[in-house]
Amino acid sequence: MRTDQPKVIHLKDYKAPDYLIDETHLTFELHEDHTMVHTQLVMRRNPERAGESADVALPPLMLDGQELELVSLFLDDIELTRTDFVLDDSHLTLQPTAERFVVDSSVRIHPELNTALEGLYKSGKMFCTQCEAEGFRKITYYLDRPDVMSRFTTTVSGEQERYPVLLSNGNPIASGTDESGRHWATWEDPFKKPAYLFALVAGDLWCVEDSFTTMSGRSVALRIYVDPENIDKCQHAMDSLKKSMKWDEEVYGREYDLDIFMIVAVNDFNMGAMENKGLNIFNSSAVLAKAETATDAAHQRVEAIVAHEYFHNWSGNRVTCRDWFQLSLKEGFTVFRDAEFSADMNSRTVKRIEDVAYLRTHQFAEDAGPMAHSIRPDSFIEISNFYTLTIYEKGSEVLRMIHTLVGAEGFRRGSDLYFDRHDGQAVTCDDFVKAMEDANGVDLTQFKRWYSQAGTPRLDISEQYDEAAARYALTFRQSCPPTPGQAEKLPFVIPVELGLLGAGGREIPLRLEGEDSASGLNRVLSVTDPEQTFVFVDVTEKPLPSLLRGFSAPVKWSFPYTRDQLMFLMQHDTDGFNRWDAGQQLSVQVLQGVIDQHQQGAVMQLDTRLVDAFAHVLADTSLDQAMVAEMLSLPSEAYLTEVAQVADPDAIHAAREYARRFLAGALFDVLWKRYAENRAISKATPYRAEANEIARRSLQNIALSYLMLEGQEQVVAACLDQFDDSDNMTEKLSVMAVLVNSPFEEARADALRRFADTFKDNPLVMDQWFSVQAGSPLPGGLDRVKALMEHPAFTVKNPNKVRALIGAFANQNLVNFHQKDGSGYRFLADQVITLNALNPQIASRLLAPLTRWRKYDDARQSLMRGELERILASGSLSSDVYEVVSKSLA
Ligand code: B3K
Ligand code: ZN
Repeated sequence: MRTDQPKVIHLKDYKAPDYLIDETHLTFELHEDHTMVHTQLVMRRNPERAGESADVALPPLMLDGQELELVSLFLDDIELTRTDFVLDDSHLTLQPTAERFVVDSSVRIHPELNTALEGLYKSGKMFCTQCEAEGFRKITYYLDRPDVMSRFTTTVSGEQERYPVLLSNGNPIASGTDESGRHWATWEDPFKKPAYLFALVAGDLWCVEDSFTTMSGRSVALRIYVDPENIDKCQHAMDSLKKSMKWDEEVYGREYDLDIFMIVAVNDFNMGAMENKGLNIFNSSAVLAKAETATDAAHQRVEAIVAHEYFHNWSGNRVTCRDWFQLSLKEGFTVFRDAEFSADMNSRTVKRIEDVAYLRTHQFAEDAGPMAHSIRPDSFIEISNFYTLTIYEKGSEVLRMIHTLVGAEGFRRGSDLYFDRHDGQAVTCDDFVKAMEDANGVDLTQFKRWYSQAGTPRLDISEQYDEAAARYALTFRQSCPPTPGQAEKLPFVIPVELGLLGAGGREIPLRLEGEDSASGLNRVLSVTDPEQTFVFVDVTEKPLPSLLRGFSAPVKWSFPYTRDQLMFLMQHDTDGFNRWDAGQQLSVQVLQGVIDQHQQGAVMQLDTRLVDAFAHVLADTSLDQAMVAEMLSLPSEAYLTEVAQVADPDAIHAAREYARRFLAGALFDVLWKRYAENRAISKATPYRAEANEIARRSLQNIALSYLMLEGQEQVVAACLDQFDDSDNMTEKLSVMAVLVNSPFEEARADALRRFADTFKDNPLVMDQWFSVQAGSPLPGGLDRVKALMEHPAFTVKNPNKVRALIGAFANQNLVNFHQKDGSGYRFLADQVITLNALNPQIASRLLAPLTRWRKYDDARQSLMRGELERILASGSLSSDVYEVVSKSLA
């Protein structure tokens, strides 16, 4: 917990370190009531900095360290006494006397009491670590910054019986047994790395083993370690790992570099997973998956996260970040890499739809809120608060734009140059962009504003058609709203991929004024000015433009489409993503009309063109079933909130539910047909987590969710049959989700009870059980959540449980969370205050919905602000919570 005033750290203050650590030798003695950490640092003055202070004395050495009990300290074998060094809450400062020296320290720490899950801690009976970003300083005194890269040797000693498995980074080089039941193992990592990539695991674990032969013919041992009861749930992660290794060789030419690659699954983990060198530590929810216990979405999430962490071995570990302002260098790049991997393994269009829907709903909201920051922020108080959708997802979009501008081959040339040039270094986003420029002979100076400017740009597009001259002009106007600390923005480079559709959907060859001939039916324009017009010639009929295909830039764009034109694009666009997007735009327009009606107390009426559009989608057998499922999904309440001027959660919910019911009634027969045929196949074939099967189940289950709104007996019966007679969690859980939202109280209670009986010992499945209930919009949501917090399977100490119950309630159950009496806000603030003391990172993340207060009416605004003020006044706040609350109230 913070005792001093929180300090703001600025990128402009970056200085290279005064000292370097060539070697780090660690010894851990694990005990039940404490752990001893002995550290030997082989250090020298940083030649890069030495020149600056030329002949002056050596600067003091300031090591980071928090919550450590210093037991002994030696400088070059001479023990230092209390007058030889200065110790405070966060540093140990001593005075070196030579250019090269060795520091030996011993500290006592208490992983058994660590509830923040940062540093060394216990998850169940197992010891594990999480060091990124600044957790290593809770393990030992160190230069805990990513530009200090060192060679690590680690010895772990513990009781043989309790901790038969002892792991750390790199390769195992020695092991043995000690006195009375203890044993030890030594690991050596030949690659120098920053401390944030350090890892240690000790426990009674079983492992699944496999191997991979790399492109140069080396055999790598692959191991996934889990609690014994989970040994049957590792195969999907192992398959995903092998696919990732192969993909990175094929697409990026990157080979794995150690003899062994390990994944360990732990139950208590603050995020998804961590890319520690050679020893990835995963939230068990991101590893374990089998048909009976994990949904299709969970299988796909495991595949993506395994790939993401594996890809970090190059984008993050071999080439790392100079400082934490450069976080997107590794995260944006690695998200882009994992997104392309998932697109190659599954349906590319569907993956793009999911990612864009997520970005537009959640990252756009972050960009419009008090914590808005660019993908390379200028300052922060607590770096843990900057593992954001902006750094990750928008960072990935920025790389995707570079990919679009230089092309796939150009991008590969750039990444090759980047990896070759900077292997073993800690570098900046500028270094990355420079490699892309140098490899392709392009100038990305203006493009780089995406790295420094926050906020979501707007792009308003209009058309002018001159039939007589066969000229068609598109005018683009860009702007970007102010964000905290950035009132004015300079124009961005916005790649606009587009096509022009003629009658019947025919694509018109694209020739810009001044060009000799047409080139292609689809092309990318670069919009660089505040206002810019592009004129196409030889356009003999008035076209309909298909704009920002594949969401070619992370902007809010508009074009004055009529509803009929959107329906036309839904059916005829050759770009699958834009077919979906046209449907979303149509749905938003129609739903906003119904929201207005509800607010004015008028009778709600749906524009039946939406019904026609959905009917077309359902009738189009050429469409991938996953696409049909996506196109049948109305924009979420969260997205409707994002696009509203002033969000009215009650009206949004009422309008969307009204539309769903209307669609269900009008399309009942065809929905039933698509449901029944797919359900029959599910019933007759064993579960497989493959793209076309996943697609089939998506359609089956979205159809079911519509059908249940009609409440006919045949549907309820089908629903219960699917619940009882299914070999997989996807089918079971979708029944649970529709039942908890349905009026059939008895069936609901029965299904909930039977589900909990069956899965009470599986914490990940129970998370799903909590989540579907937390998300139910039926009245009384808060009381249900409070009651569930008393359930024996719930604990506020486990981040997955907090996310499944409290997080799902505040983020997905908007109509209950935003109750006008402020009870939802009060509840969330109470949880944040409790968690602030236990786990600041989770507390600070949980806060996000309250920070969005500007989106709501005056009454809600003041209630939400009131809760933020209450948190601020609640006592000793962690820097994590302090930063988010204080910026939200500013
Ligand atoms: N690099 C880690 C995130 C660490 C978060 C620390 N608060 C996981 C990932 O992005 O792969
Ligand atoms: Zn990452």
